[in-house]
Amino acid sequence: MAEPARETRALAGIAAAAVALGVTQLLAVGFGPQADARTAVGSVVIDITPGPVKEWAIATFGMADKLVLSVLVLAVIALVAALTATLESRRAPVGSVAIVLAGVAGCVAVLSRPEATLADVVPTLVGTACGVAVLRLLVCGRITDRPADDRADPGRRLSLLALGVLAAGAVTGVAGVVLSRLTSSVSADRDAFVLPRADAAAPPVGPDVQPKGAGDVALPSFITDNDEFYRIDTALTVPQLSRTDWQLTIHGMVDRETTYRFDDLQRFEAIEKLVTLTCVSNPVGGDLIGNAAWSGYRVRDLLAEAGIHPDADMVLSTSVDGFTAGTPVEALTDGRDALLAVGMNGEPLPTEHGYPARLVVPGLYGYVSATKWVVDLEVTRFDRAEAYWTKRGWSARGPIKTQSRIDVPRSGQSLAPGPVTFGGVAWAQHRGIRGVEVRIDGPGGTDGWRQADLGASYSDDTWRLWSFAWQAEPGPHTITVRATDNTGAVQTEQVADPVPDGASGWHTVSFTVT
Ligand SMILES: Nc1nc2c(c(=O)[nH]1)N[C@H]1C(S)=C(S)[C@@H](COP(=O)(O)O)O[C@H]1N2
Ligand SMILES: [Mo]
Repeated sequence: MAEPARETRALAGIAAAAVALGVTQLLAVGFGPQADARTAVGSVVIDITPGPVKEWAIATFGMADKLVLSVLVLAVIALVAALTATLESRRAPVGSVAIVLAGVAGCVAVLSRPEATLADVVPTLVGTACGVAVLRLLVCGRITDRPADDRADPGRRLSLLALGVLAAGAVTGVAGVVLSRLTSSVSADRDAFVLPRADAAAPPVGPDVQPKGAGDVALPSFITDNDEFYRIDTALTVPQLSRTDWQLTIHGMVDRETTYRFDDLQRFEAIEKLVTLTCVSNPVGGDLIGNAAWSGYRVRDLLAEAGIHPDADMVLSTSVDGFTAGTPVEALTDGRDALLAVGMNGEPLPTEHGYPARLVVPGLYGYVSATKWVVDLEVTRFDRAEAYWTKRGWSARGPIKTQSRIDVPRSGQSLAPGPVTFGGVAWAQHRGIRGVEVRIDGPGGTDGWRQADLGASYSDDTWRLWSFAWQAEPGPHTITVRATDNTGAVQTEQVADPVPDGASGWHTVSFTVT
């Protein structure tokens, strides 16, 4: 009997991997999202990836980081499957062993997820068995030596068969993904949710938040649309948590452990508040920032019923998918009205922004405060508990640094000479922005720092728009911006990376006038 050629075996390996993944994915539909080994492995990869690598991934791929990860994981699986399958034989089933090992890894990953039970490994076990069976059949089976009519080219027939199996595996997998999206989706639950009417509504946004000449300059809108709002999280698939399944438990250093079901929230005063949310990973000049009207309930009111012990200084919030953030008790209980938000810009929270409930805390970066799909609040201490990003080298506390950004001109833009208007945003949440200055052509420029025109301050917890009118003269130029917050502190020139507590430095943009 002729053994199949190396290329055919490699193809058989990939086909076997496709079947293993496909069957696992399809069976997982019956068990629920927590049984999805592909997502579980991806999530483990995200969790164990060192902080700086993750930082690099966010900086390089931005919000496509998860897609890149998925493609990368599939590519690695295909490569390993192909390589090990070339070594598969009756005596040394190297490829089969590789599939089994991958299956074991899949089971371990599934079991490591917060919601998984032992039964959730069944899809992975069955998928693994199917993968091994396919590989054995294709590489060591009798297909090759069956006296075929096209005896002349059994290798080709085997390759075609492997391709067919590969396609079947892929179709099964895609069907599994689509079906599980459909069966677990909370979009109907979300559509049916009518936001509570705010007892304390946010003051309206006046036209004066726009700075002078705002009509001439493409500034970001003061309120960021939900579908334009940046999204950063460790969730490979967006958690689907219905209002019925949601509950929030408050425990730890409290007088009474308290659990709220979604309907219980109606007891509390509903509020609405504009808060500008910022990511600690936002580089100078970056766009991981957005401003929204959040509606929901005061975290303070929810905590008060549980009764916080006086020596507690942190609330460790946990999401349904195991992310954690550690927030100072003070920020959750002082007058800033930290929210358990259920609405964003007048709509139920979009699923990717935390439906049905998340935290929003003015003045703090998202990683220490803004837990989406939040289900648990443990009242504790900073010297006892460590949150997700703190374990990975980020600072335990994350007050937002005073920052400003130039939106116009864009880097490298070329402009016509004459009057132009530049502009951008500045933020220092919970301190507020007092001033913005602009400098043309660096320290060597003729004009030095000059005051920009500011839009009205809506509140200390929201960003502020600025503009700057200038007479453009031919030549290459730079524009630099710096903000001053309401404590009088001027945005530092000191350049710092996002790790460990947020980027700093001045945003400068180069442009030409021709
Ligand atoms: N469950 C969960 N919540 C999370 C995160 C996460 O990874 N998981 N990331 C946090 C970070 S780092 C930021 S900056 C904000 C971003 O919120 P957004 O995606 O709604 O803009 O969510 C925070 N809440
Ligand atoms: Mo973040």
